[in-house]
Amino acid sequence: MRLLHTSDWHIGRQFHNVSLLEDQSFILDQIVSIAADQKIDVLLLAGDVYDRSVPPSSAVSLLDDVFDRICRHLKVPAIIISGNHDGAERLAFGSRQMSESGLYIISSLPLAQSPIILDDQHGPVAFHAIPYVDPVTVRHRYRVETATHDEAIAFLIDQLGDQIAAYHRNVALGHLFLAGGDPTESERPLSLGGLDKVSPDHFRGFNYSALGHLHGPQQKGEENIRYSGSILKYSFSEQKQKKAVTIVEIDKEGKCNIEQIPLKPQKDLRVLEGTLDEILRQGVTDADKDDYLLVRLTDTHAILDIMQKLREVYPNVLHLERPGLMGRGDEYKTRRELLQKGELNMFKDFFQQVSGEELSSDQLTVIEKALEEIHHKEES
Ligand SMILES: [Mn+2]
Repeated sequence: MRLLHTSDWHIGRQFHNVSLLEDQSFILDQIVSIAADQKIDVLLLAGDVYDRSVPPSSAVSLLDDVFDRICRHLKVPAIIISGNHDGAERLAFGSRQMSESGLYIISSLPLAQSPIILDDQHGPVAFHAIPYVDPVTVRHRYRVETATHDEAIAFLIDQLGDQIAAYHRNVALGHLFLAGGDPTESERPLSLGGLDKVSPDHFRGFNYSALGHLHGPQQKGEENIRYSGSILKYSFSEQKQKKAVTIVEIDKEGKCNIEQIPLKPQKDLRVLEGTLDEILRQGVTDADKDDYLLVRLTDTHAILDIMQKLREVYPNVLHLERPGLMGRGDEYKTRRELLQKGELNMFKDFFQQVSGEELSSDQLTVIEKALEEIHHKEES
């Protein structure tokens, strides 16, 4: 049986106030093509379908369209669990009806009494779908003492024991933070103080575990306990990551052959570092001018209208950092002190750029005096 494992679609996400819906639509087209080309038997989506519990209507339409193509046109069943970003109840709408046509949405406890069974020529494969739940929900629902995410997941998997034993091939879906996993800056913490970490050991009883939550593709504990990663880079901390979907072939014995198929975004997300001149110059021949950019300028003097200048070359600069302006290695100084020290120089730069001339010594004296007066007033 061939599985396509994906997660963390976050449909409807905004990034620095830019809607990523078009980028998401572009990448989901690729996933539909991969599903067809790879002749998969089931698609697994391990949570964070939407970015918000109440997604915008355009996000709902996009998801509707994607699963129409996967389930109805390609006739590939899909199993979806909710993640911590999803509104479990809203996602569950119509799920009992849709399960009859191959779209399985598991978004709340209690877990289905029996797993989802799909057959291939070697017999059944059991899919145990564990939606994102916090320990408090598990505690109330089952009246057990679960204080941490680890205890909650251990309990839920323990509950599945008989079902797992009844099948020769078992696959888990989960949305959680495995201990030792590598986070990025775009996951929302499940709880504070490290109580969100779950031991990979709980998943050793499954032939494959399709996980979501961490946005970088990775395995933990064993090769078959893995995160597919998100479909797009959702923070600049992910700039070096290679986003992908995971294709898993489970053989007759339940052994997995795992392959990653890269996703190519319409616009990549990159960090550019250098002086304004260097960046503007490289922009002239840059084939990917439309990428989403964080620009880190190393210039040490003040410059007017930087964003405008950059966007003439790179239209999608989303964020600007100016490490050069504040001096390096000055962690011990407050930003304010640095500003005070640097403000005369900044004014000199400003004046030069506006008038095209340097400050005369008379003018300089006036400015120095004015600054002194301002600080004197602030101190008294
Ligand atoms: Mn996520």
